[in-house]
Amino acid sequence: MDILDELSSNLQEGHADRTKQLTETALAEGIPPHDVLEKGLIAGMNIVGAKFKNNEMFLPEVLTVARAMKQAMDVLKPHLAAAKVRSRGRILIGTVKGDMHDIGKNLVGIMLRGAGYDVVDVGTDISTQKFVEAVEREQPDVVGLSALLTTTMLHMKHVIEALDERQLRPNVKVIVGGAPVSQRFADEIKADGYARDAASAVDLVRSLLRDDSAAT
Ligand code: B1M
Repeated sequence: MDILDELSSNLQEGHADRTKQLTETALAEGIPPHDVLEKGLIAGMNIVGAKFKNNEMFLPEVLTVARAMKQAMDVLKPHLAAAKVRSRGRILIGTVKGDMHDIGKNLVGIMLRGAGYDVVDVGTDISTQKFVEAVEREQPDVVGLSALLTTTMLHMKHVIEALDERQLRPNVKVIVGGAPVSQRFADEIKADGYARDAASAVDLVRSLLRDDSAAT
Protein backbone atom coordinates (compact mmCIF):
# COMPACT_ATOMS: atom_id res chain seq x y z
CA MET A 1 0.00 0.00 0.00
CA ASP A 2 1.24 3.49 -0.92
CA ILE A 3 2.19 5.57 2.15
CA LEU A 4 -0.51 8.17 1.44
CA ASP A 5 -3.17 5.43 1.25
CA GLU A 6 -1.84 4.04 4.52
CA LEU A 7 -2.02 7.53 6.02
CA SER A 8 -5.61 7.92 4.82
CA SER A 9 -6.62 4.51 6.26
CA ASN A 10 -4.99 5.15 9.63
CA LEU A 11 -6.70 8.53 9.85
CA GLN A 12 -10.05 6.91 9.04
CA GLU A 13 -9.42 4.39 11.83
CA GLY A 14 -8.58 7.24 14.22
CA HIS A 15 -5.07 5.89 15.00
CA ALA A 16 -3.59 9.20 16.11
CA ASP A 17 -0.01 8.05 16.82
CA ARG A 18 0.29 6.10 13.57
CA THR A 19 -1.29 8.97 11.58
CA LYS A 20 1.22 11.40 13.05
CA GLN A 21 4.11 9.00 12.42
CA LEU A 22 3.08 8.37 8.80
CA THR A 23 2.79 12.12 8.20
CA GLU A 24 6.36 12.54 9.48
CA THR A 25 7.59 9.62 7.34
CA ALA A 26 5.86 10.90 4.20
CA LEU A 27 7.50 14.31 4.65
CA ALA A 28 10.88 12.71 5.40
CA GLU A 29 10.54 10.72 2.15
CA GLY A 30 10.23 14.00 0.29
CA ILE A 31 6.51 13.85 -0.53
CA PRO A 32 5.35 17.47 -0.98
CA PRO A 33 3.35 18.73 2.04
CA HIS A 34 0.38 19.58 -0.20
CA ASP A 35 0.21 15.97 -1.43
CA VAL A 36 0.39 14.67 2.15
CA LEU A 37 -2.52 16.96 2.94
CA GLU A 38 -4.67 16.41 -0.16
CA LYS A 39 -3.97 12.78 -1.08
CA GLY A 40 -3.53 11.47 2.47
CA LEU A 41 -5.38 13.48 5.09
CA ILE A 42 -8.17 15.19 3.13
CA ALA A 43 -8.77 12.01 1.13
CA GLY A 44 -9.27 10.20 4.46
CA MET A 45 -11.50 12.92 5.88
CA ASN A 46 -13.69 12.80 2.76
CA ILE A 47 -14.34 9.09 3.32
CA VAL A 48 -15.09 9.72 7.00
CA GLY A 49 -17.52 12.48 5.98
CA ALA A 50 -19.36 10.15 3.59
CA LYS A 51 -19.56 7.36 6.20
CA PHE A 52 -20.79 9.79 8.86
CA LYS A 53 -23.48 10.93 6.47
CA ASN A 54 -24.57 7.37 5.71
CA ASN A 55 -24.64 6.39 9.40
CA GLU A 56 -21.73 4.00 8.89
CA MET A 57 -19.69 6.03 11.42
CA PHE A 58 -20.88 7.79 14.56
CA LEU A 59 -19.93 10.85 16.54
CA PRO A 60 -17.42 9.28 19.00
CA GLU A 61 -15.50 7.71 16.09
CA VAL A 62 -15.52 10.97 14.14
CA LEU A 63 -14.17 12.77 17.22
CA THR A 64 -11.30 10.27 17.40
CA VAL A 65 -10.59 10.90 13.72
CA ALA A 66 -10.67 14.67 14.32
CA ARG A 67 -8.06 14.25 17.08
CA ALA A 68 -5.82 12.20 14.79
CA MET A 69 -6.25 14.85 12.08
CA LYS A 70 -5.20 17.57 14.52
CA GLN A 71 -2.00 15.73 15.47
CA ALA A 72 -1.11 15.22 11.82
CA MET A 73 -1.89 18.87 11.06
CA ASP A 74 0.46 19.95 13.88
CA VAL A 75 3.25 18.07 12.09
CA LEU A 76 2.29 19.40 8.66
CA LYS A 77 1.66 23.02 9.60
CA PRO A 78 5.28 24.30 9.62
CA HIS A 79 5.92 22.55 6.29
CA LEU A 80 2.89 24.12 4.63
CA ALA A 81 3.82 27.51 6.00
CA ALA A 82 7.54 27.15 5.21
CA ALA A 83 7.29 29.35 2.14
CA LYS A 84 6.14 32.28 4.23
CA VAL A 85 7.36 35.63 2.97
CA ARG A 86 6.74 39.21 4.16
CA SER A 87 3.20 39.85 5.34
CA ARG A 88 0.86 40.61 2.46
CA GLY A 89 -2.05 41.58 4.67
CA ARG A 90 -3.88 40.71 7.86
CA ILE A 91 -6.66 38.12 7.89
CA LEU A 92 -8.96 37.36 10.81
CA ILE A 93 -10.65 33.97 10.68
CA GLY A 94 -13.12 32.11 12.86
CA THR A 95 -16.01 29.67 12.91
CA VAL A 96 -19.39 31.26 13.57
CA LYS A 97 -21.60 30.96 16.63
CA GLY A 98 -22.89 27.51 17.57
CA ASP A 99 -20.39 25.76 15.31
CA MET A 100 -17.45 23.76 16.68
CA HIS A 101 -16.03 22.53 13.36
CA ASP A 102 -12.52 23.86 12.91
CA ILE A 103 -10.54 21.47 10.72
CA GLY A 104 -11.38 23.30 7.47
CA LYS A 105 -10.97 26.73 9.06
CA ASN A 106 -7.56 25.71 10.40
CA LEU A 107 -6.52 24.56 6.93
CA VAL A 108 -7.58 27.89 5.46
CA GLY A 109 -5.46 29.63 8.13
CA ILE A 110 -2.45 27.43 7.42
CA MET A 111 -2.66 28.04 3.66
CA LEU A 112 -3.04 31.78 4.14
CA ARG A 113 -0.03 31.86 6.48
CA GLY A 114 1.89 29.83 3.92
CA ALA A 115 0.98 32.41 1.29
CA GLY A 116 2.50 35.16 3.45
CA TYR A 117 -0.50 36.66 5.24
CA ASP A 118 -0.70 37.41 8.96
CA VAL A 119 -3.53 35.29 10.29
CA VAL A 120 -5.39 35.92 13.52
CA ASP A 121 -7.52 32.86 14.32
CA VAL A 122 -10.24 33.72 16.83
CA GLY A 123 -11.41 30.10 17.15
CA THR A 124 -14.79 28.39 17.01
CA ASP A 125 -18.31 29.24 18.24
CA ILE A 126 -17.62 32.96 17.85
CA SER A 127 -20.61 35.22 18.40
CA THR A 128 -21.39 38.15 16.13
CA GLN A 129 -20.44 40.53 18.94
CA LYS A 130 -17.05 38.82 19.37
CA PHE A 131 -16.34 39.03 15.63
CA VAL A 132 -17.13 42.74 15.66
CA GLU A 133 -14.90 43.33 18.70
CA ALA A 134 -12.09 41.32 17.09
CA VAL A 135 -12.34 43.36 13.87
CA GLU A 136 -12.17 46.61 15.88
CA ARG A 137 -9.19 45.31 17.84
CA GLU A 138 -7.20 43.58 15.11
CA GLN A 139 -8.09 45.81 12.13
CA PRO A 140 -7.75 43.04 9.54
CA ASP A 141 -7.91 43.57 5.78
CA VAL A 142 -10.12 40.50 5.43
CA VAL A 143 -12.44 38.61 7.78
CA GLY A 144 -12.96 34.93 6.97
CA LEU A 145 -16.07 33.24 8.32
CA SER A 146 -16.37 29.47 8.36
CA ALA A 147 -19.52 27.38 8.97
CA LEU A 148 -20.14 23.65 8.54
CA LEU A 149 -23.76 23.49 9.62
CA THR A 150 -26.81 24.69 7.71
CA THR A 151 -28.13 25.91 11.07
CA THR A 152 -25.08 28.09 11.79
CA MET A 153 -24.30 29.50 8.35
CA LEU A 154 -27.02 32.13 8.89
CA HIS A 155 -24.78 33.75 11.51
CA MET A 156 -22.51 34.81 8.65
CA LYS A 157 -25.25 37.18 7.56
CA HIS A 158 -25.52 38.56 11.12
CA VAL A 159 -21.79 39.26 11.26
CA ILE A 160 -21.89 41.10 7.92
CA GLU A 161 -24.90 43.16 9.05
CA ALA A 162 -23.20 43.99 12.35
CA LEU A 163 -20.01 45.10 10.56
CA ASP A 164 -22.19 47.28 8.31
CA GLU A 165 -23.97 48.80 11.32
CA ARG A 166 -20.67 49.65 12.99
CA GLN A 167 -19.49 51.16 9.69
CA LEU A 168 -16.51 48.85 9.67
CA ARG A 169 -17.31 47.35 6.28
CA PRO A 170 -15.53 49.89 4.04
CA ASN A 171 -12.23 48.89 5.64
CA VAL A 172 -12.63 45.14 5.67
CA LYS A 173 -13.61 42.50 3.12
CA VAL A 174 -15.66 39.53 4.30
CA ILE A 175 -15.16 36.09 2.80
CA VAL A 176 -17.16 32.98 3.63
CA GLY A 177 -16.65 29.24 3.26
CA GLY A 178 -17.51 25.80 4.59
CA ALA A 179 -19.31 22.74 3.23
CA PRO A 180 -22.91 24.11 3.19
CA VAL A 181 -21.89 27.56 1.89
CA SER A 182 -22.13 28.43 -1.81
CA GLN A 183 -21.41 31.37 -4.08
CA ARG A 184 -25.15 31.99 -4.27
CA PHE A 185 -25.46 32.17 -0.47
CA ALA A 186 -22.40 34.46 -0.32
CA ASP A 187 -24.05 36.79 -2.85
CA GLU A 188 -27.34 36.72 -0.92
CA ILE A 189 -25.71 37.80 2.34
CA LYS A 190 -23.53 40.35 0.53
CA ALA A 191 -20.19 38.78 1.37
CA ASP A 192 -17.24 40.01 -0.68
CA GLY A 193 -16.33 36.49 -1.69
CA TYR A 194 -16.75 32.75 -1.34
CA ALA A 195 -14.09 30.05 -1.52
CA ARG A 196 -14.87 26.36 -1.82
CA ASP A 197 -11.55 25.18 -0.36
CA ALA A 198 -8.41 26.42 1.34
CA ALA A 199 -6.41 26.91 -1.86
CA SER A 200 -9.26 28.93 -3.42
CA ALA A 201 -9.43 31.03 -0.24
CA VAL A 202 -5.83 32.10 -0.85
CA ASP A 203 -6.63 33.02 -4.48
CA LEU A 204 -9.70 34.92 -3.33
CA VAL A 205 -7.81 36.91 -0.71
CA ARG A 206 -5.11 37.71 -3.27
CA SER A 207 -7.67 39.04 -5.72
CA LEU A 208 -9.60 41.01 -3.08
CA LEU A 209 -6.38 42.63 -1.86
CA ARG A 210 -5.19 42.98 -5.46
CA ASP A 211 -2.02 41.13 -4.56
CA ASP A 212 -0.67 39.85 -7.87
CA SER A 213 2.48 38.28 -6.46
CA ALA A 214 2.32 34.49 -6.20
CA ALA A 215 3.34 32.83 -2.93
CA THR A 216 6.89 31.56 -3.03
CO1 B1M B 1 -19.92 17.39 12.12
N1 B1M B 1 -21.23 17.62 10.72
N2 B1M B 1 -21.30 17.64 13.48
N3 B1M B 1 -18.52 16.98 13.39
N4 B1M B 1 -18.84 16.85 10.67
C1 B1M B 1 -20.75 17.64 9.34
C2 B1M B 1 -20.42 19.05 8.91
C3 B1M B 1 -21.99 17.02 8.56
C4 B1M B 1 -22.07 17.47 7.09
C5 B1M B 1 -21.94 15.48 8.68
C6 B1M B 1 -23.10 14.82 7.97
O1 B1M B 1 -24.18 14.71 8.51
N5 B1M B 1 -22.89 14.38 6.77
C7 B1M B 1 -23.20 17.50 9.43
C8 B1M B 1 -23.80 18.85 9.05
C9 B1M B 1 -25.13 18.72 8.37
C10 B1M B 1 -25.64 20.04 7.97
O2 B1M B 1 -25.79 20.94 8.74
N6 B1M B 1 -25.89 20.17 6.68
C11 B1M B 1 -22.57 17.53 10.81
C12 B1M B 1 -23.30 17.49 12.03
C13 B1M B 1 -24.80 17.30 11.89
C14 B1M B 1 -22.68 17.60 13.29
C15 B1M B 1 -23.35 17.60 14.66
C16 B1M B 1 -24.64 18.42 14.77
C17 B1M B 1 -23.58 16.11 15.02
C18 B1M B 1 -24.33 15.87 16.31
O3 B1M B 1 -23.94 16.33 17.35
N7 B1M B 1 -25.41 15.17 16.13
C19 B1M B 1 -22.24 18.16 15.57
C20 B1M B 1 -22.32 19.70 15.67
C21 B1M B 1 -21.33 20.25 16.67
C22 B1M B 1 -21.27 21.76 16.57
O4 B1M B 1 -20.53 22.28 15.76
N8 B1M B 1 -22.07 22.47 17.34
C23 B1M B 1 -21.03 17.75 14.82
C24 B1M B 1 -19.81 17.48 15.43
C25 B1M B 1 -18.66 17.08 14.75
C26 B1M B 1 -17.36 16.65 15.45
C27 B1M B 1 -17.08 17.45 16.73
C28 B1M B 1 -17.49 15.19 15.80
C29 B1M B 1 -16.31 16.81 14.30
C30 B1M B 1 -15.67 18.22 14.25
C31 B1M B 1 -14.28 18.22 14.86
C32 B1M B 1 -13.58 19.50 14.56
O5 B1M B 1 -13.80 20.21 13.60
N9 B1M B 1 -12.66 19.81 15.45
C33 B1M B 1 -17.22 16.70 13.08
C34 B1M B 1 -16.73 16.40 11.78
C35 B1M B 1 -15.26 16.02 11.67
C36 B1M B 1 -17.57 16.44 10.62
C37 B1M B 1 -17.27 15.99 9.18
C38 B1M B 1 -17.29 14.45 9.18
C39 B1M B 1 -15.97 16.44 8.57
C40 B1M B 1 -15.74 17.94 8.61
C41 B1M B 1 -14.31 18.21 8.25
O6 B1M B 1 -13.49 18.47 9.12
N10 B1M B 1 -13.99 18.05 6.96
C42 B1M B 1 -18.47 16.64 8.38
C43 B1M B 1 -18.88 15.86 7.15
C44 B1M B 1 -18.37 16.50 5.88
O7 B1M B 1 -17.99 17.66 5.82
N11 B1M B 1 -18.42 15.76 4.82
C45 B1M B 1 -19.45 16.93 9.45
C46 B1M B 1 -12.62 18.18 6.45
C47 B1M B 1 -12.34 19.64 6.17
C48 B1M B 1 -10.95 19.73 5.55
O8 B1M B 1 -13.28 20.11 5.23
O9 B1M B 1 -14.48 21.51 6.96
O10 B1M B 1 -15.44 21.25 4.61
P1 B1M B 1 -14.27 21.34 5.51
O11 B1M B 1 -13.40 22.60 5.05
C49 B1M B 1 -13.01 22.81 3.70
C50 B1M B 1 -14.01 23.67 2.91
O12 B1M B 1 -15.35 23.58 3.38
C51 B1M B 1 -13.42 25.03 2.95
O13 B1M B 1 -12.02 24.79 2.97
C52 B1M B 1 -11.75 23.66 3.78
C53 B1M B 1 -10.49 23.00 3.28
O14 B1M B 1 -10.55 22.69 1.91
N12 B1M B 1 -13.70 25.94 4.04
C54 B1M B 1 -13.51 27.28 3.85
C55 B1M B 1 -14.05 25.75 5.32
N13 B1M B 1 -14.12 26.91 5.97
C56 B1M B 1 -13.78 27.87 5.09
C57 B1M B 1 -13.68 29.26 5.23
C58 B1M B 1 -13.29 29.99 4.11
C59 B1M B 1 -13.06 29.39 2.90
C60 B1M B 1 -13.15 28.02 2.75
O15 B1M B 1 -13.15 31.31 4.14
C61 B1M B 1 -13.22 31.95 5.36
